[in-house]
Amino acid sequence: MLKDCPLWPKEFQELYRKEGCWRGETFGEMLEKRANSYGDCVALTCGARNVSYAELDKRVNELVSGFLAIGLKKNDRVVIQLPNIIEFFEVCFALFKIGALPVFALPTHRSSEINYFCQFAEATAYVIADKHAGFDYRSLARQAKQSAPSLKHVIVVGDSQEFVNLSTLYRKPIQKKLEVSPSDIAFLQLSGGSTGLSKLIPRTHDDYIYSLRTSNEVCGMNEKSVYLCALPVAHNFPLSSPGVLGTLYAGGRVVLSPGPSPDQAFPLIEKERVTITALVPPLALVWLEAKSSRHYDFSSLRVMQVGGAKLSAEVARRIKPTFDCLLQQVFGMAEGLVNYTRLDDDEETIIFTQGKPMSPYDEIRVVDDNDEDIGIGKVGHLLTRGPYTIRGYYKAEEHNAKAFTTDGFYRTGDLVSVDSKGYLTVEGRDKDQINRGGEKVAAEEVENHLLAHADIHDVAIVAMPDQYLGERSCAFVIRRPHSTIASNELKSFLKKRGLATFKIPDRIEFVEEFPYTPLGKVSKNKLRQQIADQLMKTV
Ligand code: J2J
Repeated sequence: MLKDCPLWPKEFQELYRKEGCWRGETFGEMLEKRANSYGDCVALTCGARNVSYAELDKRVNELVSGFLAIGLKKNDRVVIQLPNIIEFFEVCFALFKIGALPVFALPTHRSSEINYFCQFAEATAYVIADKHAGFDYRSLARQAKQSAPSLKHVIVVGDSQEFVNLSTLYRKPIQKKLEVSPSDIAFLQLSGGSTGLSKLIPRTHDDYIYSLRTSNEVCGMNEKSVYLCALPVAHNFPLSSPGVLGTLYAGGRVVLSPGPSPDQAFPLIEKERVTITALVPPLALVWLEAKSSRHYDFSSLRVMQVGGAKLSAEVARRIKPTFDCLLQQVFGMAEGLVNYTRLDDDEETIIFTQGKPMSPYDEIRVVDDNDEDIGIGKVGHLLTRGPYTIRGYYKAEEHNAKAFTTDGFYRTGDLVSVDSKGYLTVEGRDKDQINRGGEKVAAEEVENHLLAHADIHDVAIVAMPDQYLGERSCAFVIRRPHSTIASNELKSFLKKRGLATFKIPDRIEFVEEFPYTPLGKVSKNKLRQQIADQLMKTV
């Protein structure tokens, strides 16, 4: 078992097993079982390529052989940064079978994030595509190799240059007993982060497979389901709610779209007879706008899931009439808890709430600033624990003491209210994060980058309202005396430091001083108000 991963106390482990949540399955076994039951059925479609369950399992076994040959072993961490392609699954399942742990980076991450993941996780391998969306990932690999001494292998899908080509690692399967336990950590998922850098989230086979099975029940997934993966596959939402892994668990078919734009996704919905897909709110809006001018057959589509950020009621209301399918709101987190509106919920519940916990074993508390429970309908901090919610981040003892209560509830950082039927409405956030249409930006991480600039005295980053993304980021900056540095210079400074583009502040406001709270902390509330008022005036 990987060290430094706080797990559930024994009595909870026993409870979750006794109640049948954890059934002792691993991802490797799951794939083998599906290959036995649905061998000839298509598991994955990507462009013109269709891969059956039997072929997927065969390719995975070949890759296990290649990975073992280069020395990958149980508990090794492997940073994976791949777009929506079939190799993503072959690599993941091969690592699952070995007991090595994928660390899921996003295609938009750059050297700042990748170097950190490789260093912090002490990764032994990094798997990339050669180029994607005009970006050459091999340049990231060169920097990662310099910065992380643990990194032995860079494995490339496509033109590998000086690195290992993934295609050379599909080797004749060997008979070797691989010891992987259902209670082992299967992979490390990324947190949105609020204090400094992203934390790594250890998820076990047991807990994640339970979340897939429960998601499948709630979302009506079965072997006839066709899931369109339009969002980047490594995001927890399209990965697991029920996402690509839930679809494979159900024996359905996953259709991989290279991106989420209507031009890419709409033809696939028609051609592949897609039944369910998942979007973040800004994309739902783009799809709504695009639908009237693009005439594709959407008659197969049963469910459009929207989550990752708050969906406004006005947008929610338009989905069913425009696409002639059900809307499902999804309020989840890579740490665990996932809430869904149910497919048979009444219209108002679907439009106005973010659903209720998917499992009867999810424990929810809504508390005030003193951790006292508050009543129905009141807004408070959401705390949760349950059979698929982590009990602590990887290697983060100090942070865990703050992010979890002593009895194991995760402090989500979300402000919610709960109604009498147990449905949650997200009312705000008390974590220092900007939710840019589903992409999470930890204010402190970007602030630290800016503070490294010699011309900057102090900085505070807050969310500002945005019609399209819901929120964008605004950096309030105090320059050092006599500095005349401009916004675009600071933005290119951040880019040069290798920060993912979505984290670069959308707006920079130069100020002489910050407002303070009575306790002497920078008042981000006042700064948020200030920029919101300013934007109102310019409308
Ligand atoms: C408001 N805020 C939301 C929603 C997430 C399914 C769906 C989403 C995620 C995800 C996920 C929201 N309305 N509908 O992992 O499995 C904000 C909250 C939450 C944070 C988690 C899944 N849905 N959020 O978005 O780990 O603030 O997971 O705590 O990326 O996104 O972000 P993340």
